[in-house]
Amino acid sequence: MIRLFVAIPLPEEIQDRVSALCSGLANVRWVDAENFHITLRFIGEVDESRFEDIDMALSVVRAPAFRLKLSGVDSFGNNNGVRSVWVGIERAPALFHLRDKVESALVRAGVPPETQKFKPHVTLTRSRQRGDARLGEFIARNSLFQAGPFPVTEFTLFSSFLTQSGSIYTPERVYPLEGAEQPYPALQDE
Ligand code: 3AM
Repeated sequence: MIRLFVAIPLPEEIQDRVSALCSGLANVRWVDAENFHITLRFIGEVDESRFEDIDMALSVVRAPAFRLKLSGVDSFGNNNGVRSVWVGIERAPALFHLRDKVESALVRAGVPPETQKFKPHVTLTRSRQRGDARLGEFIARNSLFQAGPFPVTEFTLFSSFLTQSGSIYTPERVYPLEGAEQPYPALQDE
């Protein structure tokens, strides 16, 4: 079996900006900067024999390149504690368009449809324990955080290998978006 997800990795300078946020909370595991990404679709464990079908389906996705801006910080969780802290994405119709194209391609390849609402984000921390009392202050302090805009010219099929010390993400395939060869300022601005 192979664990797969489709995502947009962050350019290095944006990784650095996001990385600068990553301190000041206890009981959390900070995501390594090179692992920062925006998940378009978590696929999960599939038999290796399905990989080619998934790759084929994703390789025919046609969607325009665009620009994204990161904005603000928030968390996922419930009364039992905080699951993750993340950086948000500014309003981005082209990102939702790409996500819809990826979703229909995967369903055509036989992947069961996604049932969860798409809430794009870049995860900063994960935690299994109860959160840090300083989380509210951390979120408030970084509420005006912004990074970008940066160009999104491709998306990536990653495999994820779970280990004791965290997940190892490997880019398996990269798919270009349309118009990516245009000069950067000409990309659709979101
Ligand atoms: O880092 P983010 O939050 O974008 O949380 C996991 C991570 O997303 C998510 O897939 C991305 C790559 O691992 N993920 C892991 N297990 C999941 C599941 N069972 C999941 N998303 C939905 N359902």
